[in-house]
Amino acid sequence: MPKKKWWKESVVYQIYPRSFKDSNGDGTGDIRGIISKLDYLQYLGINMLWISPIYSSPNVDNGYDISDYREIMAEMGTMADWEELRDGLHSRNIKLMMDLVVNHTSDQHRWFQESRSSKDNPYRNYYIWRPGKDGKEPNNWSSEFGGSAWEYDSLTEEYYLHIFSKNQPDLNWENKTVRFEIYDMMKWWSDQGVDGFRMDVINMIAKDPELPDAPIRDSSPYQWGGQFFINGPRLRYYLREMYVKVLSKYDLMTVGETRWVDADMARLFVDDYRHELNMLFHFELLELDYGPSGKWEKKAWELADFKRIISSWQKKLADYGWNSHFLSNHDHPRMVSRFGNDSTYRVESAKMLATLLHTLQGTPYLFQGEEIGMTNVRYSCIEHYRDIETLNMYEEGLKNTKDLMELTEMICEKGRDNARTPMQWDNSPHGGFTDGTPWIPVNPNYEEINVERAQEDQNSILHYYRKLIELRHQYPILVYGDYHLLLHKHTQIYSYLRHWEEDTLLVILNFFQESTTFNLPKRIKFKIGRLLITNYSDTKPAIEMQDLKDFSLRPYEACVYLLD
Ligand code: TEU
Ligand code: CA
Repeated sequence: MPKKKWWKESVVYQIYPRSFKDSNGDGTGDIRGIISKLDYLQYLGINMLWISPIYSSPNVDNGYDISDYREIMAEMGTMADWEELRDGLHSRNIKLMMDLVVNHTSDQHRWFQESRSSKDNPYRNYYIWRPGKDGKEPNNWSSEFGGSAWEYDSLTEEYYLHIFSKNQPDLNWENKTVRFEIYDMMKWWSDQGVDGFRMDVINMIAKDPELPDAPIRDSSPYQWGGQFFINGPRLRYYLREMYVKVLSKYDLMTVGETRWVDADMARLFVDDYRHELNMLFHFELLELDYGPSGKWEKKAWELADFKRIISSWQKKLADYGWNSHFLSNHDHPRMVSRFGNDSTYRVESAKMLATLLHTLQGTPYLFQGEEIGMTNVRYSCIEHYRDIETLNMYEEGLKNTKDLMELTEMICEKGRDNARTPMQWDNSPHGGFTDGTPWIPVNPNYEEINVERAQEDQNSILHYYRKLIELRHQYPILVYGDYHLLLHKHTQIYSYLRHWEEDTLLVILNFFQESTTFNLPKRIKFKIGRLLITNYSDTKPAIEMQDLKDFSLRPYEACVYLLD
């Protein structure tokens, strides 16, 4: 049985601050904008806020390239604004989680400026520098954002490693001084009242010191070297050290972003007795629609995989460790467009997916705009796109004379800007996000999809989220109950039971737009089922066992019953 912890009981809301709310008309969201929406967050019922990076940054990757860990980015506001935000949250019983990006810094960080200045600078070893090999890069690794993972610096005639863009040099975690600088910085923020850290690509910090060539998988000059920089052997040591030096001294909630980790490996990170992290963001669900060559290749996802992956994580972390649940964030297309239906059944399918996220064992995370069912965007021209990953892919695609139509189609479907369009507050120009010109255009559907409208409509997705969140706070079974998959083989229905103490909960989700029927397995007995939540107004409020024989489900219907 899982131990009770406050962070298991929280519901987390993620803000991508550039796109949340602009307070001063410069077109970029900021801290004062967030402060102006604190009552909204409280109304929603969440009890933890995760803010994507707001530290000083030249914004090559929108804050994931930090030039000073202890300062607030000028566009976002000041430290005084941050303090007001922290206090405003705490007075509403909402905790604050900051993003911790320590695999790399910005190339504008003082450490890197020093590091590149000469080979014998004391900061040289803060980053990973190597001489070239036969006039070429030190190895064949590709960058996550295209091209080589190495950049030549003519000043000292060596290359530095950057797994992400060339403006995001990787820190050298082998260097103890670097590690202790980071621990000090984490303590500093914790002393300022931060309640948790979301750790960006935290399982990439331990590179294989040999930096071997990646296996060759295709004809491109650079290859994916993940096996040599993800989950490296020294990772365990670093995380344990971080725990001893920082995490053990505060009551923090930690979530590690970890690509390339399955439920078995997750135990290494989150088993209580290991003292590393509380939970992970894994990529197994989000990569279901990646093709063999990666995210820019289309593949259809299948419900069977959904069930297999979620069930595996639910089982393996049931008693030790903890799960997190999310289907969208700032790096992925909108959940309703990707796994639901963003036209006829937008409302029904968004609610159905929300039901899944809030009725599993684990901590749910929702991404701004998800609570009103914001959708992917289809900009009319490439000039509207901002994301470095998307733009690099487009440039490269053009060079390789890829079909232009095909390129734009991929961007529309998979690009990260889908999640980064401004939050739609009301039907005034730019959706009420800014009085100026937004840094990225608002999705034209803001007149229909916006917070103000959703608040007025009792059947809105927003009100449904409020109810789900309320239920989680009310019923411990939703948080702690164990999980049993039903109807393993059903291709359209996802259904499971949860048990906690004397209680049993039954969740039934029709994942598709075709109607279908549900049959309760005969071994499950109960007298009366009481409806907790549903996305159709006339679902039976009370059921008996015989009702669950050929129980018909409409498009994307979701219902949750408490069984007695
Ligand atoms: O993302 C890590 C990561 O794995 C991404 O490259 C992801 O695979 C990709 O965005 C999917 O399209 C984190 C941050 O969440 C992301 O915003 C940053 O760009 C990245 O790290 C570098 O800090
Ligand atoms: Ca602003």
